[in-house]
Amino acid sequence: NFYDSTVEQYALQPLEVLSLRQMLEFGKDAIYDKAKVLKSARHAQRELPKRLARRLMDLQFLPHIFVKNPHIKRVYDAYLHAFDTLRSLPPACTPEDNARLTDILQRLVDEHAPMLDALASGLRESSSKPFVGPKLPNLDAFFDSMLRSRISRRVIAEQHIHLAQRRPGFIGVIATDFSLREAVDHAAQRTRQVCTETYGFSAEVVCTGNLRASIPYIPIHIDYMLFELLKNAMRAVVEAHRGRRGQPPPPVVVRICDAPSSVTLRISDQGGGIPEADIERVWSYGYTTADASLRSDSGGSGAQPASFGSTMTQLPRPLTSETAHQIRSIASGAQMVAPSAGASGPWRMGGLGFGLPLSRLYARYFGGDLQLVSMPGYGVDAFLTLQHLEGDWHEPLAEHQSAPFEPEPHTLNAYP
Ligand code: W6P
Repeated sequence: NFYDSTVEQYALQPLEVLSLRQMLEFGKDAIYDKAKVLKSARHAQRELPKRLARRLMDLQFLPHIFVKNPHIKRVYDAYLHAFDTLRSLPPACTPEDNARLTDILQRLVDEHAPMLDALASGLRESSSKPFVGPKLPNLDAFFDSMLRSRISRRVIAEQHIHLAQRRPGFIGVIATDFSLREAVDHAAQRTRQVCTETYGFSAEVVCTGNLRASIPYIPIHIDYMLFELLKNAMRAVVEAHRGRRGQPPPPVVVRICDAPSSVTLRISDQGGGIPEADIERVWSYGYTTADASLRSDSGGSGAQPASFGSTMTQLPRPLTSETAHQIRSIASGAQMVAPSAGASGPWRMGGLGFGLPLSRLYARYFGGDLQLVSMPGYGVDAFLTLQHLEGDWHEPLAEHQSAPFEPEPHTLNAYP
């Protein structure tokens, strides 16, 4: 097969990684600098095929019966198509080349939007089969590198697509001074809305601590994490509170803690805690405590919610805040950064079991972390830490390399 050796060659090439700080520094005057934009174009052209190739190789190492699943097969085909498309473009040397590349990147970004749901559906279908399910290996490491790589590809493509666009408060897709309080308020509003639609009532979200804290970040990443965490917290509170209608349920309390090198958000709920037997599994892909009736895919084929890709167009009520504006302006031009599993389709309280592990990948991607502390019988505290630029961060490259054949090649800080 022609592609196999080509894919393998690309997969073996070292990656070039960038920090958030480097992306900001590189991008800050790009709207005035055509040469810079072309440099960024060629960086994207070099990086994306290598990263796609690594995932194609990973997929080839999985059990045949898993990769033949129609959902997983679709992901493989989409990645192979993207690999082939990008590889066959000559390096961008003129603004016209770049315009063509940018169009192709945007198209690929859009085409790949459903792949997260496809992965989740493939996993669920395969693991629910009575013969295949119990024989599947643990796929958490596979999904971690699959989704971490997806985050990186979407950041690379989106940052390039938006690099030459002037948007106040942004460098590319990075909001340079993103207010956490507004991010919390925005996610809380949507969470309450979806909770009310599902249960008929919702819990208040109280935001305390340093309400002025802000960081440079990609708004849609924070929004995804907060929405996931608030949905989990609120679902627990509301389910624990059923049958005690009359009194209001205890609020979900978000405390914003600002330090020189990081910001930590502590999200506290009084939903009774996570059953001890489930504590490890919450980080497992496909695990969900939500009833099937709450899942956003229930009733459908699971392949693709009808309204796929429109996550951000379903904002219940337009906010006038700058945060809502930032999130929407990214979503309209740059859907690709928006993850979709669990949050896509009609919003429901239960996801596809990707929300927590994927949120942790987002947090870790820019040097932060996500931890849960469960107090059985009381509730859960979720700690979401995000780095300020001062944090000495670079892309977690080593973790990209899940395939056993890969050596440890890397070129740090090698923006061309
Ligand atoms: C729960 C389970 C959970 C997961 C993530 C965040 C908060 C919570 N609360 O009961």
